[in-house]
Amino acid sequence: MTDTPIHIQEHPDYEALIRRHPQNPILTARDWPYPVNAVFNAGAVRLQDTGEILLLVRVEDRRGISHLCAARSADGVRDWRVDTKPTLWPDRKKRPEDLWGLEDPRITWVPELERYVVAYTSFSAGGPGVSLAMTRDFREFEHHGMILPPDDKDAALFPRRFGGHWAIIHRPVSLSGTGHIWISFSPDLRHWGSHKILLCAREGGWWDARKIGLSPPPIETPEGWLIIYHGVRMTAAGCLYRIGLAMLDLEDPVKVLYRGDEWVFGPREPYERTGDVEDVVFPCGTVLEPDGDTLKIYYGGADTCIGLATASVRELVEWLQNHHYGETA
Ligand code: BMA
Repeated sequence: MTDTPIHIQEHPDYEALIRRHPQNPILTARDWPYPVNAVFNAGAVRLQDTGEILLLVRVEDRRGISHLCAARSADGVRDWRVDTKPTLWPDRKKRPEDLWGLEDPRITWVPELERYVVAYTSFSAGGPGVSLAMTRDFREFEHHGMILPPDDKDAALFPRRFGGHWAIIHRPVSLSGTGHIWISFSPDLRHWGSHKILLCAREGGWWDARKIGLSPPPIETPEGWLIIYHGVRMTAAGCLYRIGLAMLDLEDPVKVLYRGDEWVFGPREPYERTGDVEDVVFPCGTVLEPDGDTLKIYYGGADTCIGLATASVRELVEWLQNHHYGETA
């Protein structure tokens, strides 16, 4: 047989690479202490003081407007203590940029600031943009307002500065509807510039053609920043949201070291395939277990519920190092 340009040998067992929790979905609207339509796309973090896992959940009410609500659990799987009312909600008078809701938060613990920084989508009258809020306890927040105007979303801050500047990953959308992943820098978290494209949506029939976006915040590993991103495939039946991997240089995150060709996780189970928006898996947060390798990945299923999957960081990095056959960016 002649050589084929398509890499078809040595495929790993994808089901073993990212494993769904048997109790999935771990959170649904029925778990909420007040009436809501759907709970999904949650940011995640391990709390510095108690070691508990906190999810900042996107909650959609029965008007269609989203707010964020915190849920805490010792093991990150069960016995969630959900705030009895919205934790961060659209306050039209104080924050007009949040007019039609707050969506898809990503949380970064920033040691220099001794604060968690939440990057979320503000659904403003002008479309979705990126806002920042900071907190020490997820009860009181300092709002920075919209830092990147519409259309922009899927943003997360890096936990430290590079050459004195903060860095944020985000996804502006062009007039043509194309969405690439960008990185921008700031001296003060308020003024952003030096915008650069990090990863381009691929073209044609690729699973990540036309629109891609960062999923959870970058994960620091000895080999580089591990990036979990989503790709959107337009089909005759609608959009298909799947997950792929890339890696950025540790000291110069503008440099893409690897980008996987194939997706590693996609809608398969009924709670991922059926719901308010079919065929969506959408992670917004991960938490590293105390063993330093097991990653808990929290994801929205079909814009309706929250699923949990686990993976080994080492295995994800090894997979990436062995599966970047095509273009790198
Ligand atoms: C994206 C985001 C996500 C959502 C996904 C699928 O554009 O808005 O919040 O989960 O679409 O509907």
